[in-house]
Amino acid sequence: MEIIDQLLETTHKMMTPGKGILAIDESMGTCQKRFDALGVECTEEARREYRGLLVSCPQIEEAVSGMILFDETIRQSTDDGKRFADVLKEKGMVVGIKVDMGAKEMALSEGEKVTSGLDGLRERLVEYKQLGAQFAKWRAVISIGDGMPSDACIKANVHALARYAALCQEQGIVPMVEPEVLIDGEHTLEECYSVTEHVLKCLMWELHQQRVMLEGCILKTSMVISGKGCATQATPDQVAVATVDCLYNAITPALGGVVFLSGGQTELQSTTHLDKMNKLGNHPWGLTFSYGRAIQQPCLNAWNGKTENISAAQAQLLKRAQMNGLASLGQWSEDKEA
Ligand code: 5MM
Repeated sequence: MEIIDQLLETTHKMMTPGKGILAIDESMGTCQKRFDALGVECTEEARREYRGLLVSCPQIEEAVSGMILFDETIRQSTDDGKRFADVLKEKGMVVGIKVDMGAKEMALSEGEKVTSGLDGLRERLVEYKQLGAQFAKWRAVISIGDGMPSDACIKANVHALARYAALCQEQGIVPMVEPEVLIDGEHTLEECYSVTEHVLKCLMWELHQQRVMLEGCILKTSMVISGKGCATQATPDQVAVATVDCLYNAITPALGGVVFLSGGQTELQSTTHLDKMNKLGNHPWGLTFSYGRAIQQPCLNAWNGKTENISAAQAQLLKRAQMNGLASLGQWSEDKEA
């Protein structure tokens, strides 16, 4: 199949109406943090059991179109020896892989980070494709605070995002570009709007400069939301209107789709916000979820490192995925949670 057709087909599958993407690509440090919080030892076997229950969760494919795996996870298999990537494909889901090498302290820019991972990326993408990857994710983090974000930080991050996106498309792998404006801080909704708008506009320009085909590229973005420490918290309606308005201002309708990260929102907040955005009307792109914590947390708590809890954990996972699937259609309501 031609590369362009591959990109379009994968993008289309990822944006299947009523479904979203599950992020299970926690790096070692993040995974350690999540397991530590439960007192579960973060061994390779524990990570394999946990990720295994996520990929093989019964019916998950009804609400999830694909999952983002981590380097270790794409090489792991279920108890009966089936590779996780094959489990996903057999259930009709799309296989994703995190390809950035993490956000590192930015030189001469105290408090800011730049994401690394471009060196050797072409070769890594070739290998990931052989392992079954159809899309790839790269996350950049942008902080709001005193003098932040700096132009230098925005430029460095969006340039890297566009370079990685071009390398992905060269291999027929759909890039999922993730510029996350962090929720940490005391900033207002308006400040978050203006930073997010600026970052997205800069990103659009860089994608254009690197000749990225926008129809075969997915944006994974944060919502426009009040900082966690802001004294006045915006209402869900304000978050939904501001986020959609910001997208209309900053990105082109040609983009293959828009998915959101949860970024520290609670399960209910992230579902409510997504639902409200989709109730605002039909948008030029699908707006769906690519949550990590907001879908996984109840499942992780229920599992608690014990094999006998796998079914209970899978029930929690399926429920949050289904709730967010409804929200991606604007068909969720709080009574459905019961
Ligand atoms: C699952 O977490 C992903 C990897 O993060 P680290 O590199 O920090 O380990 C992360 O990129 C994730 O895909 C997004 O941030 C969305 O997850 P949340 O939890 O914000 O919905």
